[in-house]
Amino acid sequence: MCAARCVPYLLLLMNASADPVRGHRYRAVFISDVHLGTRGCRSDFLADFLRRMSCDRLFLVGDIIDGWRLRKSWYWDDQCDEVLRLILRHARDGAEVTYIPGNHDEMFRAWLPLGLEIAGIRLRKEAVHTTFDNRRLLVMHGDEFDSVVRYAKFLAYLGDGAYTAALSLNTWFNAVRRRLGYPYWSLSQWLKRQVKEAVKAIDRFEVALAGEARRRGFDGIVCGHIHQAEMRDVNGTLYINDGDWVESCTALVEHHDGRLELVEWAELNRLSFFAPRTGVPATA
Ligand SMILES: [Mn+2]
Repeated sequence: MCAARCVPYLLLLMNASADPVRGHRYRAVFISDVHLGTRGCRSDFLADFLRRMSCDRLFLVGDIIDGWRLRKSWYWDDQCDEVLRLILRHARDGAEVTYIPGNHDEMFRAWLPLGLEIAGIRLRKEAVHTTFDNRRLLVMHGDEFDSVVRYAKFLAYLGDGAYTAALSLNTWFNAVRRRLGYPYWSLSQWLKRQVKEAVKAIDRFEVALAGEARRRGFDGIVCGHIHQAEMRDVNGTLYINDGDWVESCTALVEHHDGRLELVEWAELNRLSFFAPRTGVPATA
């Protein structure tokens, strides 16, 4: 009977030691393009990832918070709060956290010369990460190379579904044009050309960033910005893009043996993009 009485206390004890439930342990984690403050941001998925992993180093590679000074429609919910709280908790628990501002959170760039460290989070223009197996990686957001990538944003909005819809729209579009006496104009051809340009632009971006890393004597580069997760060899230099938390919900992780991996968190955990977000929208 004593044992029976002890059970609740034992459970309590187990609970205490099981906090937090962090199944994944990494040497380093890189995330970018979270766009907190916009409706597209999957802060709920990111909170889930941040809650269930621990790491020695956490790199926030730009566009984490989306321009609160510039945007008219600011969207903030409980999950956005939770993401910030969990980042602060990682810092408190001993992770070395580095925040590299991107172009959407460029308001922090003005603070760079101050060499700030707030609540254990270092603010840097760029960073260097050395993997366990001694590869030196340059870490930057990547918008510095915007001139080569003008079409990439377009690609992000143009999925297969959008393309199919555009094709049927084209029929209607040209029916109207004919009635108004204009010649036929192929929307689908135009879209195809745009997609081709976007693919070329992404390639130019990857080549440009890998080239920058090589010129400066690094083994590789970690960046974000174009929302296209990728890890590939570009002429002998490692190019890694950690993706985003709007659509792909990806993070780059370094395991303790130095192995680098792109984690597709939503895919891995079968998180549904149709699931309602569990947060209360901000009113302002
Ligand atoms: Mn960006």
